[in-house]
Amino acid sequence: MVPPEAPATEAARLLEAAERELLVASVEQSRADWVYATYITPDTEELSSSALDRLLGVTVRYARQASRLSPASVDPIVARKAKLLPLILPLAPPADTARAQELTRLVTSMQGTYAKARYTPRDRTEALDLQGLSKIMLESRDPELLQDVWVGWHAVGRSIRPDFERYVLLANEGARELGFADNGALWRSRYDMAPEAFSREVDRLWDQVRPLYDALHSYVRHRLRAIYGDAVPADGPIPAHLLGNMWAQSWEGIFPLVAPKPGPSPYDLTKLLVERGTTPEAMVRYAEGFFVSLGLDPLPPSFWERSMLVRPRDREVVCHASAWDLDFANDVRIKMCIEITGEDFRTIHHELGHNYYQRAYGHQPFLFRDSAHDGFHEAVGDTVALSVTPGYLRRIGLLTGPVEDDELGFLLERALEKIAFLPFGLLIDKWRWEVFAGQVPPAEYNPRWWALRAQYQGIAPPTPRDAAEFDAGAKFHVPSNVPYVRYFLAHILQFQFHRALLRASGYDGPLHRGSIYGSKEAGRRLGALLAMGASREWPEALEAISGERRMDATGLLEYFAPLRAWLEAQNRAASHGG
Ligand code: X8Z
Ligand code: ZN
Repeated sequence: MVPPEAPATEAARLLEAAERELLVASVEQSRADWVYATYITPDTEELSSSALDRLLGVTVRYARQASRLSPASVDPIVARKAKLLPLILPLAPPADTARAQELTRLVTSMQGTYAKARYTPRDRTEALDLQGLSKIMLESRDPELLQDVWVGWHAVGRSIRPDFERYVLLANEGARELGFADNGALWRSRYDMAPEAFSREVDRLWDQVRPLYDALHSYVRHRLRAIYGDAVPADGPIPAHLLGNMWAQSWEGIFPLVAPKPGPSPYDLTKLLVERGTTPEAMVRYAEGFFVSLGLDPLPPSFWERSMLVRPRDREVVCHASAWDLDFANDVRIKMCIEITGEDFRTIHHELGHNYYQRAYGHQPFLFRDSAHDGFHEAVGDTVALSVTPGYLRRIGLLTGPVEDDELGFLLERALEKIAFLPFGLLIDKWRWEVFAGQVPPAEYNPRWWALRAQYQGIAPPTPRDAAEFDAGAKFHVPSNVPYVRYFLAHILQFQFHRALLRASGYDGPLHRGSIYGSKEAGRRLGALLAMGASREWPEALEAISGERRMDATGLLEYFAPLRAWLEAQNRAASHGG
């Protein structure tokens, strides 16, 4: 008979070896990918792809071995590591080497195609990148120009489409070989519950917030109709190019068009930052200062030496903001093409949230160096950014002099950012889950995309879209193989965290006025969550920060309660002929 300790020892040894090799392969892959993302050339593309091949190869080899361990006999820590092992795969490579290499090259190259895309709007002579085009989407009120820019950018989807179709096939193949139903099921298995239970969980959260979204949508539609006339239907989807953002994912860009009071917002953060001549580095210093005020350590000197904060003039880069952890210890960095705007000010907090999480779980064993689930990773920096209130801006000297209180304006702007986002955060993966499951064949990609956009967001394309287009491909995370429902979860969780941290700091007032700035007690709570990494199932991590074990949108609803009452009154008045 086998002695009872034997399986446990074997399992522990296997996981130990896996963690050692994974660390080496991950560091190598991160460095290669950093060089690629900050200097796109055919060579760096190949270096990044082959480093990814090696990392995926190591992961799959150990995942297969771990799946043969007998679960009953291993201790809980080893069992958790064995469970997480296949789930850390960003992508499951097929066993066939040629097909595995084809898959990694497809993903790297789709990302490059997206990053290099340009369009020359009809009133310009030079081709603009996504940032230039997004600025027009934000600032222009000319529907024809907006439509031109929208259509021009979305052409990138069409060029990504053939690669995407092949990627779906190969990624599914790899996922199935590992025992998952398809690649979408692999993604949905990362939440310490069955994939089907997770889908239901997401729907439950959406049901909680949907009435608030509907109220915002009706209000915005009514106000836009007053500006654009019949181009905006009285009772139907809003055209996607009129919402101030390339994907209509957040609508704060149209705040001036829908503001409760006419005139400039007293808290226009972009204006405050520009007026002071704030530099990109100073923007990051403000965000770092917030984390430090909570009792967390300042960023290491290497962060400042190695991060990419602005778009380099002379080479192609991936401008989409991201946070990196190069050595899984202390070499954290961000990569952003910072512009001096309120939106980027908040995004920098978002990115530093990732870096502070990475540092805090750096002492954990390799397989636990991750967030409780990916929604937690996305929620940390946003939670801190919720504390960027007018009161906070005053404390750090960005807002000075007497300003008129505009509570509704502040809340409406936050809702245009956060509430408008919710259905978008949900539908990208609703669409991809169906695609990976084979329920949506390539011929249906675009029709189904727009059916979901109508159903969840209540928006429509500016012009009828051909089934040959691939509009989902015009959003970064689709060609880049980054799951998206994490952002939906983060938009719920950040309000749950915000409420819990405010209460921990001793603040008892309305949630939208509260800031945890300077609260060491809030910092301790947050720090405890971050340090746990992925060592426990996420309900335990949620309990550590909030005392609650379920994700729950009541924090969000409480935050926006005064706005909701106002929106509903506005909508009632409008429907009575207002
Ligand atoms: O991709 C991001 C971050 C990097 S993790 C900048 N976000 C989503 C997006 O831009 O679409 C943050 C909010 C949603
Ligand atoms: Zn993020």
